[in-house]
Amino acid sequence: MQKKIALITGVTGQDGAYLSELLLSKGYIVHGIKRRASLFNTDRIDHIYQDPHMENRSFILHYGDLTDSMNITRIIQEVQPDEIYNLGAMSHVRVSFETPEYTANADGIGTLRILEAIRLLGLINKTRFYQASTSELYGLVQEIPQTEKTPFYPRSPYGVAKLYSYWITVNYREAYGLHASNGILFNHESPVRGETFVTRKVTRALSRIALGLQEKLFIGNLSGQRDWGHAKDFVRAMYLMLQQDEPDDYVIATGITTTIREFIRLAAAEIGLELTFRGKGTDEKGFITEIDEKKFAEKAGEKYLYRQIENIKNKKAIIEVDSRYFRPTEVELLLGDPSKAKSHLDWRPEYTLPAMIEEMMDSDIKLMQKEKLLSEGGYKTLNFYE
Ligand code: NDP
Ligand code: GDR
Repeated sequence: MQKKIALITGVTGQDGAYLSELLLSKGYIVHGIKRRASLFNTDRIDHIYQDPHMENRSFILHYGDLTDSMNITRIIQEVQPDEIYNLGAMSHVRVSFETPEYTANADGIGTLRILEAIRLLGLINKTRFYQASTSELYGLVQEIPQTEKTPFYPRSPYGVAKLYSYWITVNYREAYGLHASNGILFNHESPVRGETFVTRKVTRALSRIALGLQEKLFIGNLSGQRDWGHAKDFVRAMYLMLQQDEPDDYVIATGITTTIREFIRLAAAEIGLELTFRGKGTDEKGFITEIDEKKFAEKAGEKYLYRQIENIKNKKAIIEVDSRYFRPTEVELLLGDPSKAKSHLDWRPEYTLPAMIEEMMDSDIKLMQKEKLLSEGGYKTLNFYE
């Protein structure tokens, strides 16, 4: 049987990496679009990279950009994909307030460029299309929990650009009969989540604090609530959508919402640190109030314990609020109802939030232990702060 061919935009991102792994495991030939950057940007897919000199490769990368229609059209023509997963985007909500025009171009018009290329190249009946839509479409939520029928009210240039993409995907489905589906995915994370999203920022910072590489974590809105799942579970839903006879739109979520404050507490507990938050607004601070010494020693190392004992003794806060991380308009609460995905796609998440946090903390502690060794050995290490 002929192998299926998939094209993934945003292949170097968190979801692109997990989806590539999934499709390769199912016997696909996977093509990915990566951007030219002045440094290597393929960290997340290096383990599946195949040398261009190899024959019969099943993982092939192309240089490209969603803001370049000729490039997008040419790649689609060359690849003749059975499935396109449009995951490429300027995906950071706060940054979209600083780069609204670029965000509209990449995250909004970028989707149109792909859809129009499918149409112009006569691929309407061959190529199936997945659009990475988002719970940010709900923004100022009109209903709790949010379903496929909940009205949208985006609250950022990112959300508004994604709104255009959502509807243009629906329009190409209705106007031309394209097999095009929107996955309205709620937040999903993993050990390879971008370092500036809140979950990864927290797991990295707590790991650094535990090993004495950093003193404090500065954070924005602690009271926001998110429905967090694991990227590995969520990319499975993308694949399932394109295997259905009929295209449709689906909410993909866990159905549980958690505050950012609670996420931080759970992540700290993962290494044996009990955190208590005191104060209000920008004066709110997080303090270590108890240590499970056995757990801390097991996860981070006994030799680092004394620092945390000192933090308790000196009543030193390790978490502080910094208003620079606030957004001009915030999305306060997201909670998805994934009933339709459960019944139509037979999709359900396998990870629980604690299991995901454990995986992220274990991975970041390991990463920071490496950093620690390098810095103790006199080698240069990178900070990656924001
Ligand atoms: P990432 O930010 O990790 O990855 C985004 C990818 O898009 C990267 O490969 C990036 O390349 C690429 N990209 C950015 N701009 C362009 C451009 N102009 N042209 C081509 N490629 C570009 O995001 P995630 O993997 O987390 O998310 C995947 C998609 O799903 C995104 O569209 C996001 O908006 C959406 N989404 C994500 C959710 C989440 O919680 N993770 C939830 C709902 C939707 P580079 O590596 O060079 O930066
Ligand atoms: P989000 O994710 O905006 O939901 O978008 P992010 O992790 O950036 O923020 C989640 C919540 O945490 C609050 N927050 C902070 N956020 C960041 N990044 N840094 C901080 O220091 C900080 N402090 C508090 C935020 O205000 C917010 O309330 C993600 C992206 O992956 C989008 O591409 C995707 O569409 C949505 O999830 C669903």
